[in-house]
Amino acid sequence: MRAFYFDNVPGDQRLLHDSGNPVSDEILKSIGVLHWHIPTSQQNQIDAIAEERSYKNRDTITITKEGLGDLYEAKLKSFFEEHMHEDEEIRYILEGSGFFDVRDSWIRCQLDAGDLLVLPAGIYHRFTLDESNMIKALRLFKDEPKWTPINRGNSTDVNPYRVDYLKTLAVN
Ligand code: KMT
Ligand code: NI
Repeated sequence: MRAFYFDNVPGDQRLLHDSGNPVSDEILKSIGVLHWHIPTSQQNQIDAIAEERSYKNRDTITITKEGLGDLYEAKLKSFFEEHMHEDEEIRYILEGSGFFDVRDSWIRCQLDAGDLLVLPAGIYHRFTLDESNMIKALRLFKDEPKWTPINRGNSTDVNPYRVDYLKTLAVN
């Protein structure tokens, strides 16, 4: 995985938008974002991390025009709306690639097969496919799947999970 500051240049969200300023693992860690690279031939390591971090459930998601049919454009639009979840967002990329953008100032995380990304509950983020237009990912969950996006807004800013997340930043 590679992370860099988003260039904020308007235009196609699928393009790289690399400002040329890389983002270090220390910075990612300071905002609660973790990542690993585990070759897809060694998926037993995913089981070990899942065990260690109490990820009890999983499913796979494939985002392609063929797979999603009529829902494709609407799904892509909703993934790219700035949102948060009341649980960690854990994604292990099986095939394809895409970008997860995380706040505060947009940091773009570029993910390929074998990348495992963990976003903390309460962090604002968004997702887009890149120009390859295909991603297949394993979604892991601590408990019942709780992946409903809660779009950014005044009521989200005071969501208890958001408030708890902001508290973790304050101690860094
Ligand atoms: C989310 O909630 O941001 C997503 O699930 C993005 C798509 S997973 C490749
Ligand atoms: Ni999300």
